Amino acid sequence: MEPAKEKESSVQDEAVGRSNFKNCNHIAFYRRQKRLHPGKSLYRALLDSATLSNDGVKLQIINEKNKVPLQVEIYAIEGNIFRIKINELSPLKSRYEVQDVLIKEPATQRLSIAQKEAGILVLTCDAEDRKLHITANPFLIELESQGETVLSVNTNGLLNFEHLQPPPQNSKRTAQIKEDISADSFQENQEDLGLWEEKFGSFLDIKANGPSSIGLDFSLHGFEHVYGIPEHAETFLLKNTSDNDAYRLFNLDVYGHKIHDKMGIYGSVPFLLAHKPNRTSGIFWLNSSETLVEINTKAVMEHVPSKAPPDITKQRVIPQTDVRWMSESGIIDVFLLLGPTPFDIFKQYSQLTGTQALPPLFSLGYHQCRWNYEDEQDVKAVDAGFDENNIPYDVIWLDIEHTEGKKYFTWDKKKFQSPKRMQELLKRKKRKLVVIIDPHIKVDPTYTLYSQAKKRGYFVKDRKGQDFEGICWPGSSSYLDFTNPEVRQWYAEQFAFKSYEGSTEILFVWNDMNEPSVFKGAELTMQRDAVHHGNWEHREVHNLYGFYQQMATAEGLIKRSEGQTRPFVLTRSFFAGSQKYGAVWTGDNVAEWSYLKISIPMLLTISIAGISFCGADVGGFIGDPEPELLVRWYQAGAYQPFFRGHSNIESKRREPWLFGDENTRIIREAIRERYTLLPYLYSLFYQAHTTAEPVMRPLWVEFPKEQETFGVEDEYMLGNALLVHPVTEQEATTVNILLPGSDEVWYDFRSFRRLDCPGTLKMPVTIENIPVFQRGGSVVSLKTAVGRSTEWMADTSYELHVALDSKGSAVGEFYLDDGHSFQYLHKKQFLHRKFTFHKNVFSSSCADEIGQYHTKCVVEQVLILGVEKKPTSVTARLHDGRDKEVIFTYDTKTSMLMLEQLLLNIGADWEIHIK
Ligand code: NBV
Repeated sequence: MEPAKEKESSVQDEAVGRSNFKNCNHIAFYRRQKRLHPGKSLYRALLDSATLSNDGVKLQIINEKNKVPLQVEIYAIEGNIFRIKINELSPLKSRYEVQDVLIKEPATQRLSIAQKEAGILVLTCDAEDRKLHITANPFLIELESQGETVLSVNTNGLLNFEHLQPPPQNSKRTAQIKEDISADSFQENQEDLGLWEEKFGSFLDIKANGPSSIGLDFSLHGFEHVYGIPEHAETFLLKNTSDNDAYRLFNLDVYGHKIHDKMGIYGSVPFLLAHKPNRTSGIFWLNSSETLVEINTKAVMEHVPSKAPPDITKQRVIPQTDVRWMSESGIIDVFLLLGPTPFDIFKQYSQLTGTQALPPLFSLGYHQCRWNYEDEQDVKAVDAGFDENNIPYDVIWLDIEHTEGKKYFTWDKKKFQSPKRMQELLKRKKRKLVVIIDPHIKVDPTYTLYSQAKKRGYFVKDRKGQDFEGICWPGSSSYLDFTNPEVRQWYAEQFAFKSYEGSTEILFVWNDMNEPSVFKGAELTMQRDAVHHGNWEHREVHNLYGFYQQMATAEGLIKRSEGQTRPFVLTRSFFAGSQKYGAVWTGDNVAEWSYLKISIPMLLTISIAGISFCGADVGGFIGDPEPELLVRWYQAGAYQPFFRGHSNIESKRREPWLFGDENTRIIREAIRERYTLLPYLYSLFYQAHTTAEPVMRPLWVEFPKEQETFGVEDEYMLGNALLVHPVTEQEATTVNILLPGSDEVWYDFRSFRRLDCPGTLKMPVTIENIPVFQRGGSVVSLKTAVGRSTEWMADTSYELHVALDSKGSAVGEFYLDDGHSFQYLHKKQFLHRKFTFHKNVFSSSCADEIGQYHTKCVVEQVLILGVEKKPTSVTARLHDGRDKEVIFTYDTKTSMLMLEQLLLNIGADWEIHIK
């Protein structure tokens, strides 16, 4: 082994250890917050201080113990959202408020006072049927929507706000602390409280601002199913937490992260969703410092007032989920989303943080990655391997070894003598290249990027004001301060073709290690007392670091194309709103069955938290998958939003054709299936982009009233039409599948067999493929043939699969544009079509008149599933009024009607009449 590699692997070995990372007990602010137990709140609202404006209401609350007043601001936001902000009324200095995550200042609606009497203030939102009750003592807020109390705030009295204090003299510290923290439980010594300093192993965090944590609890009434708050390698349904076992949101580089652990891994989205049959609601806690979330679902007694006889009130037991949020610093800024439907929640959340960027079409194809493709010859050979084996793929990836000494934006000249020539070859093959660009910059005065950034003061500083230096791949490194807009602009310019030597327009980017990863730092990340632009400590912005790098990278790619081309940027670290900048993946998973299995709940969680473009490394990054696992992983990945095979530097080569003819054939089939499905997938991404519907969605989103779907995490819906059940057990011969909906009809996606009686079925499986079903009532658009990459398939004709529901109807949508530019946005060059099957007429109509896009592409075949009898004739009525006879065959066994040689333009209006 080369010495450099030796160093790398020892770093990796270290990183695997769970002991490198904190558990809740190690976290001082958690211990401090936890000293406050559920009970009567310390806070009382001063209702007389309430002032109402067009915007919202402001009032003061006071801590009865330390008498420090806080300011509460409440806003009714358009679209059934409330926002509550709590900050110190007069802090010693400003507290950090998250920037750049909200896409705009949310539009507020007028609140008016409906009732103000002793100790109670009731506000109503004029525009919508919702109310807000504020009780003064103890301070409590209850939110009501359509007459139902959905959620209450501070029910358990856990509002806990550490106000900023001047650094006390050493001797005075203990006294002051005693004053602020419930005295009866004051047992720990001063160091344990971690107020001005906190130790973790040999690491010391010096807190310039002292203790500044915040905490608040919420009760979700009638809810027992809660989801979201990625990223954890955990179940989809959030579990009850016990002491010292909260869900942690703190972005960390956790190589081979453990499964079923609530520790924080690469990304954080502080957004939690709760669902019950008649309502979905959400809590979005806008804070980018370390955050812990406790969940407690329990049964509570509800008093139901009854009318006769008047003095008797009935009681019933209902579920309730209490959620306690705690963050290390910042302010309380929380959005309460009242739904009521799952799709309303997705919309409401996207109104705040934006929707999924529309990916370039190529990025929905298959990606081939490895740490590392060695050199130009290797790239050429792998690329050729796909053609020789007749496997489509769109993108080949280069990991850190392609650079000169891990200096990003450079090439190892020995291995990649002519990057442009290499990209020319790929371009001729209509394929793309993705290269890795990490955020750490090698400390090397001869490296222009370093010296420029240094000169301009663009690096994060240590607490003494020097450039922060930490160890990462290149050795000693400094870290660009992406929170600074000027740094982002400068960084974006580095992607200009003239600056980034050897780059061409087919090169796209992968941001890794952006938690940020710092090898010798506490928990392998940047120390919290490092200082960013605006003098904010790293602790305030930690979870935003990767978000900002991806933002700057995406902007750079757009800029280099003069605003013409959609970027593709994959990031490992993410935050709320990262969906606007590209894709995320779940990091360093392991080539084991359990990791394939957990990838489904992990991706579902990321998806419902707004980030539709997500995937897990196919095959498992670490280790060597046995062929069966690899095959199963390809089959699953083909039906997930981001589809990339990737492997570690120490893993054996695993290009899809290295496991014998049989496995190659099955993997080929899986990848080809993905390519035929791209029209449907691209249409789903358009929906995610425009209406915030997640591409990959849990069953309950589609079947919100079906309780048996609420805990399902081994299958999911891809859009509203396909139900996918990956096989995640070794040597499986059967799988238990839930086909939900009492009134639904389902069809096997490949055999077209109709399944009339939904419920849980034991289905036989073979290694050939994984179960996929099409839901009755839907239309799925596919390509009739597969090419070497997406670009080769631009003119390929379409095939529509129309699956009839129990009433003999179906609807579906289709979206098409040039697949790479912003013309769909700026010039409305797109096609958005609607397909309807009703009363034996299948028609194509325009779903959005604004869009115009010319295509010669035709619908060649239509398969109609669930047609009860063989028709006597089928005619197509073209948009010019002409009729034409249609060739058809009918299969009695499957009740499938196949219409062939249609040649109907995909963008035109037409009707097919079946008699
Ligand atoms: O850049 C090397 C790897 C990369 O292949 C992987 O996908 C990332 O998650 N990277 C992590 C750093 C090294 C991990 C040991």
